[in-house]
Amino acid sequence: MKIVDAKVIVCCPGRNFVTLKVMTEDGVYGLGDATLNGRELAVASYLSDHVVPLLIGRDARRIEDTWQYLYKGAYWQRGPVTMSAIAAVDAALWDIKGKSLNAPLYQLLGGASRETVLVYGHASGVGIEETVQAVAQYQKAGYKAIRAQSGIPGLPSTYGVGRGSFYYEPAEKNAPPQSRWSSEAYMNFIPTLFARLRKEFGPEPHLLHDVHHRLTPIEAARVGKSLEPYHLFWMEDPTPAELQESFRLIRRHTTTPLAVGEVCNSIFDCQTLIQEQLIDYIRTAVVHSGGITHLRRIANLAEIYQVRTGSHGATDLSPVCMGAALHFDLSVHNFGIQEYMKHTDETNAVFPHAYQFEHGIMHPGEKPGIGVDINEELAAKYPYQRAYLPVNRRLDGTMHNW
Ligand code: GCO
Ligand code: MG
Repeated sequence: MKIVDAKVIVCCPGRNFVTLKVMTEDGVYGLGDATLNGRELAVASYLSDHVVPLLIGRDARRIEDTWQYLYKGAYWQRGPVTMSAIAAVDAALWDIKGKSLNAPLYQLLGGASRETVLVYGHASGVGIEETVQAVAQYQKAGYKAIRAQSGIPGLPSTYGVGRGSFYYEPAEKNAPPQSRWSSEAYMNFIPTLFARLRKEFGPEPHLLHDVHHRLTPIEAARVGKSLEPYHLFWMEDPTPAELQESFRLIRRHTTTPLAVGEVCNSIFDCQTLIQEQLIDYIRTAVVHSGGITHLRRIANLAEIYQVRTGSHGATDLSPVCMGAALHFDLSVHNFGIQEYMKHTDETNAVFPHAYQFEHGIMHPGEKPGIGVDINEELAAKYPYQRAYLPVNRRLDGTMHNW
């Protein structure tokens, strides 16, 4: 089954998405997400200028060989641009395989290991009261697992606090928005938020929290310890994971479960974290970590060390990625949870999909392949718009992780 053509579709139905469409000689096509928030066109160019010409004439059935060809063959291995491009090709080929064998992707991955996929949504508010209301709203919508983020007294803006209730979009058109940070203000405030949430909602709902790479290891240890009474499902990205060894220090001090991995692109970015059991959940995603083929390798390594998956699923990961993630989640043994941020109606119209959400759980559907399509005519009505993620400075002006 020869690949005869492939094209990169860039569109902006509310936010930018990069989608690869791979066509085969017998008319079957496959889709893969290649969206890298704030750097979309770099991946689009990597694909159309360098990868697409290599795909023409290849056998679409040889997924593993194509993965290795693009990974080893480039010489310049790893990195978000390369791995997102490889991920898009990989997902598109899995989609083609599923369609040509008339089977949903999860069946090709070993079949369902569970009946449904537990997901978590994002509740946020400008202060504690608003966050309490947002969590209540998510509970009402059926969510069993809820991430809670709140504005911090004294800081003008905070990571994760959106403008609307169900949609959160940090990237902004034309120039990066600026935000300000104080670890001290955050550390003093955050236990009061979770004390209040447990008081209000009791022990049952799973509560999650994202620190977004902002603390030093010892600060993270302190926060983890201070949150122990509120038994979080996880504390995410407490410190940047570039130095994987730094998690040893956090681990020495707290039993709050840790989740890391949304900015990892390769198994080598999380190998120490997994093998030393420094984390409990690995958050690598189909789109940014080399597709289904590589994500399975990461999950298999993690399984030995009792680390479970908790894949990234923010709105900048397109419905094509969400569909692929749900097939992976349904099939992989050591699944933990899936992040799910609802896409806007405009996005959903461009990407009609078989996956469904009900009562806090999801299912990828039974359509062959990934089960997500693209309406190209509609996509063409939403041309690319340059957008940037925010930048973050400490109160004295020093650049900090956003
Ligand atoms: C999350 C993430 C996102 C990222 C965003 C960057 O946990 O969902 O941290 O909110 O910031 O995906 O593009
Ligand atoms: Mg995160």
